[in-house]
Amino acid sequence: MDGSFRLSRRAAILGATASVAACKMRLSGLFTAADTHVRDYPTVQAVLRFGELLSERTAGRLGLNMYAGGQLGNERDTLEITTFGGLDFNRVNLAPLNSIEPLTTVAALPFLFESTNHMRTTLDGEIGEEILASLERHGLIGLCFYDSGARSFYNTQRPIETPDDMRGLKLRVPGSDLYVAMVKSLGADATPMPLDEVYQSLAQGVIDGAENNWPSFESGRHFEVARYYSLTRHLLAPEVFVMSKVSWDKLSAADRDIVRRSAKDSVPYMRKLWDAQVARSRAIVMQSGVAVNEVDPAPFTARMTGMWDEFITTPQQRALVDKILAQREGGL
Ligand code: GTR
Repeated sequence: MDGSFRLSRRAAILGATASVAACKMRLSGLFTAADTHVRDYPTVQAVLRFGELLSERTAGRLGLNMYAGGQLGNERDTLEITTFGGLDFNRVNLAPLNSIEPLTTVAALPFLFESTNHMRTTLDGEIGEEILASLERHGLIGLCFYDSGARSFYNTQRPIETPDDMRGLKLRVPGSDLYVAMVKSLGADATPMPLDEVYQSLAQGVIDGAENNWPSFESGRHFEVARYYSLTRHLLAPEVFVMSKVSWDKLSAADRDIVRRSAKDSVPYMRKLWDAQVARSRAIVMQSGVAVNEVDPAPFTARMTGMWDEFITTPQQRALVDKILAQREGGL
């Protein structure tokens, strides 16, 4: 994948539709936002909360219209649309930004964060701000990070207990070279694919499995076909909420401040919803009889941290990684 946004035909068509919608909305003070997840998913609910705060704090002058459930395309396409102003806001995972901005790769490294708490405190502070600010040169204003829990492998064939069990499996990954390398380091085959194609591909045997958190495994109904979920918890990479720089540049300083504050204020709300959603999704999956197994992370950690150096190539990335490691409770 190249390191810049080059508009695909599909994104161009979706973008034109979104732009028309966005123009109409803006006339009435309503911004547009996109999310790949369905409406009751915590990321969508958090952005809707952000919209309410925006509305409250501008006495109804500004507000938000949400296109949830991937209505406007997959994350990469909608990100492209957002960079040229066809959409005002977008909530995506860090993965589709990895090939665009090297600093986003830092927070997406496998086994970097030792706990949710470590991830939250890191991203709530200076390090998080530095990563968010790096998006501006790509036409995006990074507003805040949301939780994304821990990603683990699931598949249709067998429980994964050691990396050897991964050999020969064809696993879907998001469109990020980092994810491809991660899966290859474990001896499996990586197939980059948008999220909305995963269910069908699993059902048809095009892929054997994928990796994701409890809520995505459940909400996408992937658990109905992939009956083994092995808790490697290899990634605690966060979600990110961004605004188009084109739209941002049109705001007054006072409105920019309201946008930034409202986004930050939606974070604790999201985290609360997230923790509840993880418990709910976990219960649904367990009840359906999926074989869930705990995994000794040591051999996975050894292989997956071995590939960090391939992706941590600049002094700025290295400095961030060192700072994040220094904040681990157990030290390095
Ligand atoms: C989910 C994330 C989505 C998307 C998805 C994926 O956990 O919330 O934004 O990135 O993973 O794997 O494509």
